[in-house]
Order: sequence, then C-alpha cells, then structure tokens
Amino acid sequence: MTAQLRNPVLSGFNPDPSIVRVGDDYYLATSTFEYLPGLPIYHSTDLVEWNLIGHVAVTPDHLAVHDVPTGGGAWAPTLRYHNQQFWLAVTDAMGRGTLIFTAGHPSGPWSAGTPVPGVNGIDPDLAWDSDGTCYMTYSALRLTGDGVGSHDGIEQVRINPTTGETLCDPYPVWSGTGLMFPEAPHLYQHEGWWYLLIAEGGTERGHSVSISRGTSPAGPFEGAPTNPILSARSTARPVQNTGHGDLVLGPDGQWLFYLLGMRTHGGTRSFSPRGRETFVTTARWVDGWLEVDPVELTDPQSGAFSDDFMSPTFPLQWLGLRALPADLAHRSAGHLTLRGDGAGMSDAHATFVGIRLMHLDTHTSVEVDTSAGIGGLSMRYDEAHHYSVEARGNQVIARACVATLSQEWSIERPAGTTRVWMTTRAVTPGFAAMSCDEVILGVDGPHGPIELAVVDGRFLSAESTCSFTGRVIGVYCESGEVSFQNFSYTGSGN
Ligand code: 6LW
Repeated sequence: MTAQLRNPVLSGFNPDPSIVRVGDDYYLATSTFEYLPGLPIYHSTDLVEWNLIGHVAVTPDHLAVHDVPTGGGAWAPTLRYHNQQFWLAVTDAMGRGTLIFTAGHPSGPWSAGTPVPGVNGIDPDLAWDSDGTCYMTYSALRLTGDGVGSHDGIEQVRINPTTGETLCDPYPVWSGTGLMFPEAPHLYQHEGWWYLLIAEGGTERGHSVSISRGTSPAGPFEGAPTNPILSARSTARPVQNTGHGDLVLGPDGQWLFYLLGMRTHGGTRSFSPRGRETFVTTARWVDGWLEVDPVELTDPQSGAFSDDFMSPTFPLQWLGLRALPADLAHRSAGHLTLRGDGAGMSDAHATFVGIRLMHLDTHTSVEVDTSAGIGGLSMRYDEAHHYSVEARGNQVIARACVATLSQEWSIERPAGTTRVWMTTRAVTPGFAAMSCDEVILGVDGPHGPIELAVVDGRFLSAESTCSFTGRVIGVYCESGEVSFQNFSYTGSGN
C-alpha cells in the first residue's frame, strides 16, 4: 500500500463510500440512514487528511427520515462530477426513494433532490456516455410495490438526470457470480472498455467485489475470470466484510479503491462496535482486468472531540436522530438544551444528538442539569440497543437495554455538579473473554469517579443489532428540559 495511506480512512460508521476526483481535490460521500444531517461530504487533497466539509441533506425535506424505520433513510450514495456540476444519486430507503441531488460545490448548497420514480431499487449509480446519454445502474432490491423485499439482480435504465424521468424500461445487466445480494454497481470507462463493478455476497462476512466488462455502458458484460476480485471472507484479516466501494485515480497515478469494511473484535473476532467504516486499498489494471489488494489496517489513530456549546451552531460532526440537531436542541452561552416529549432512548424518535463512536477505547463525559427534566448520556446503536447514564430526580441511573431486556443500576445523585460518563475498554482477546469491549457507566462523585455498572459491549455491535449504522454517543432528554455543558470525547485503539 502507498506508504502514507491510512486505514481506516473514516472512523465510526461511514459505509458505502463513493469518491470523485476533480483536479487535485477528492470528495467522498457515505451513508447516514436515520440520522440528519445526511450524506456527509469529506474532502482531501493528499488522501491522508480528510475533512468533513458539509452534508447533502441539511433540511428535513431533503430526506424523509423522520418516519423511516431504523436502518432506512440514506443508503449508498454515488458522487460524480459531470458538466461542471456535482451529482449525487442515493436511495432514501422507505422514504423518498431514488433521488438525484446536484451542487456547484460539494460543500453545498445541494438541490432539493429530484426523485427518479421509475427506479425501484437501491444503490443507484450515475454514468454518462460520450454522447451525453445518462445511465442509472442499480441493485433491484424492491423497496416498494408488489414484491417488496425481492431481489432481481442488477438493473439499468437510461434517464434524464435533471428531471428524473426514465427514458426506457429498466433491463437486467450482469449481476455477479451468483453470490447473494448483487449491489453497489458502479460503471467506469477505461481504455476502450466499460467496466461494471459490483459488490456481492451480502454486506456481512461474505462481502465481496466482482467486476465485468463490455464495449457499451449498457452491456452485455462478461465477468472477470478472477472474480471475486476482493473478499476478506474466511480469512484472518483484521478488516472484514470488505466490499461496496468506488474506484479513483490517486495523485501519483496509483488506482485506489475506497470501500467499506469492519474492524472486528473479540475472542473469535465476532463483533464490530463501530459498524461499517471507510477503508482504502490499492488496485491496478492487469491485462484488461482490475486487481485489488487486500485491505490493510494501519497504526491506531487516537482522537478527541469536545464541544463547550459556546458557538450557536453545531459542529458538523453532530448527528440528530431523525431530525436535525438544531431542531432537537438549543445552544446558548455554553449550554445545550434539549426538550423531551416522553420518548426515551427505546423510542425510535428519542430526542437524541450524538457523534459517531470512532475508537475502541474511549471516554465520553458531559455535565447534566436535570432540575427541570430527565435525561443524560447515551450510547445508541438503535432503539433496541443502547446504554445510558441518566439523571432523574435525586437518582443517577445506569441502564442497559438489549432487545427486550433491560437492566438498571442506581445510586443517589452525588452532591454538586452532575458529570455523567461512559468508558469503553477493549477486552484482551482470548478464550476467557469472547467479547469486543466492556462499557463502564458512571458518574463523578465528590471523591472521584463512581462506577455504576460494567456492561458487555458485544450487544452494541453490528453483529448483534443487525442495524446498518454503528455506535453513536451523545445526549438525550426523555421529558421536560435538560441542559448539558462541556461534552468531551477521547478515543484510541483500533
Ligand atoms: C447498501 C448496500 C449495502 O445499500 O448495504 O453493503 C446497504 N452494502 O449496498 C446499506 O448500507
């Protein structure tokens, strides 16, 4: 791998990466599901440092995530540059369906999103032939109509990308080697060929990448003799589930493949607390076919995030559950105030804002004032899987909710300011401890930190929850009004 490339590229849940190069600038988009703002755009010039520069979906009208089931919402963008503008095609799953957004610059503002009602599927790709014909190639997992949930392979249709009109009936194209869930198609023109790259095998441990080629963007395509050209399945590689990616030419002429993968942990390496993250690997063309190298993990990166709530606007890292952070919380003079309507963390519409958990060993804390309400710090995977430290009346309650099971530990609230915290600590792999990490839930007392509970972390992992996201850690208000000060996150470890 090129010496300075770093893996993961984007820590914390950031699946389905799509990348575009314009001159010396690289832009990358990932999926956000039920969270807003949606569809982050990251920018880099050296492919080492990536900065979050904005989001495509910055109003509740862009994506109809308010009422989608968890795991629905923004799936699998394709980011492209054509005719002096940026294009992003995406599925708002169970929401607005297939959409195309455009922008003059990827930091925004983006257009309102043009529906493509003739495409009933996921993972839409956009490609233009030299005569200007626009092809949308997608995975025909039916999200609406008769046969919801059925999967008809990869399909393609010619479209007018400006109006969203389909210009012919969709037709099937090459759909892989026969592994399950052919998805994530991207079309590339290279040295006289059109290449159709897809993922297959499902987004779990069988995830793979396969490629085919033809002389027309509409096919027919013949599969590579070496398919699948990438998979970590049945290997001891530290990054598993590798697949669903996009190809780009690096500054030094090196082809690079940006893709999703999971850092798995535990005695049998079975659990991924951060879900699917973005990785990169090198690739090359050999005899007219693409070769992709296995994904290597580079040295652990440490990181920190803090917010003193002095600025009236949210830093771009904050995510709101089914609503924009600014519509859920008010920031003023060092305080973040949330107002709850009775929905706790077990509700799909909890009043919750948080950041992606990016590391394995982490510590997060926040001061909480619940004199007028109930709330605290929570680590959420989904509404069925979350751990919290809550202040309520004269009590501090640690709570672990896993599917239909829930357990609580409570103490009398210590005197003074209430600073609640959560620590995640990697478990040393071995047969004595099969889990990925333990989560310690606590509160500061007058004589130092007080541990309320130590909870097994495996239940907040991609494998236990079957959610498409990852852990998000942040603050919530169940009822009344709760005010927070000085949010702090530090993390390290792969
Ligand atoms: C996405 C599909 C997949 O649409 O998971 O891994 C879905 N790939 O391609 C949601 O991220």
